[in-house]
Amino acid sequence: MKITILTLFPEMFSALGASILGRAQREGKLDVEVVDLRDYTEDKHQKCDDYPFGGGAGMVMMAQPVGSAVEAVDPAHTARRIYLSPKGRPLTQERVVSLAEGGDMVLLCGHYEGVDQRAIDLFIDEEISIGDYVLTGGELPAMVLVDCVARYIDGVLSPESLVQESFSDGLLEYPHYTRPVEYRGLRVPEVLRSGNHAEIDRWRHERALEITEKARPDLLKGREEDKR
Ligand code: 9D3
Repeated sequence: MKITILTLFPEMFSALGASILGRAQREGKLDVEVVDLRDYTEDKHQKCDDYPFGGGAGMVMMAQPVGSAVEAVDPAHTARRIYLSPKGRPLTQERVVSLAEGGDMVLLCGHYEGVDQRAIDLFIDEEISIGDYVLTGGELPAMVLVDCVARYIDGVLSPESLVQESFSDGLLEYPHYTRPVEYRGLRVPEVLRSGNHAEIDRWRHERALEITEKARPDLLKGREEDKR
């Protein structure tokens, strides 16, 4: 899958070269290209933002560099063009899976107060938000989207990781432990060292229910069978 990111701050995306996403790119499973919107300005000072018509705080990203960049990177409109925006539909795991199956993407990152509405009307298919909190721009949300979509590309994760996800059954995860058996007086729960896998599964399911009840009781609504 090819993901093209349009941004005024390309240097923020060095994080995508690390860890699992870095490996996926080196193995050719994922191709992320970060494009500097300044390269598409027609202004001699490379200006990409301007004051808002009607007044108000902050600056607005100009339509022209956005339009020229989108048309240069996706001339036949074969990619899904997404604007990361606080006004977008909230990102869900369901949407992530569908985007992962959906082919190439162009991600437009706004900064300042946002992008001139005409660029959105003319060049964007969909607006996505990553949640109800205020960030300084769409760059971190774009990285969030790349990260969660990449997990579903064949060969990026071990098959076991995705199988485990389907077994977790909408609950938060049970606690994990590794060596040593004792750290600062805290011991690994005995059951996890027992070798009794039926017992271990039951213990993990109980802890998952407990943790979910405490942090996300909303996830348990309509599943009376687990509550006992
Ligand atoms: C505080 C300024 N807001 C009202 C005047 C508008 C506003 C504009 C631009 C608020 C945030 C931003 C920058 N944020 C994003 O571009 C963004 C975002 C976010 O802030 N939260 C969750 N998801 C996203 S996706 C893009």
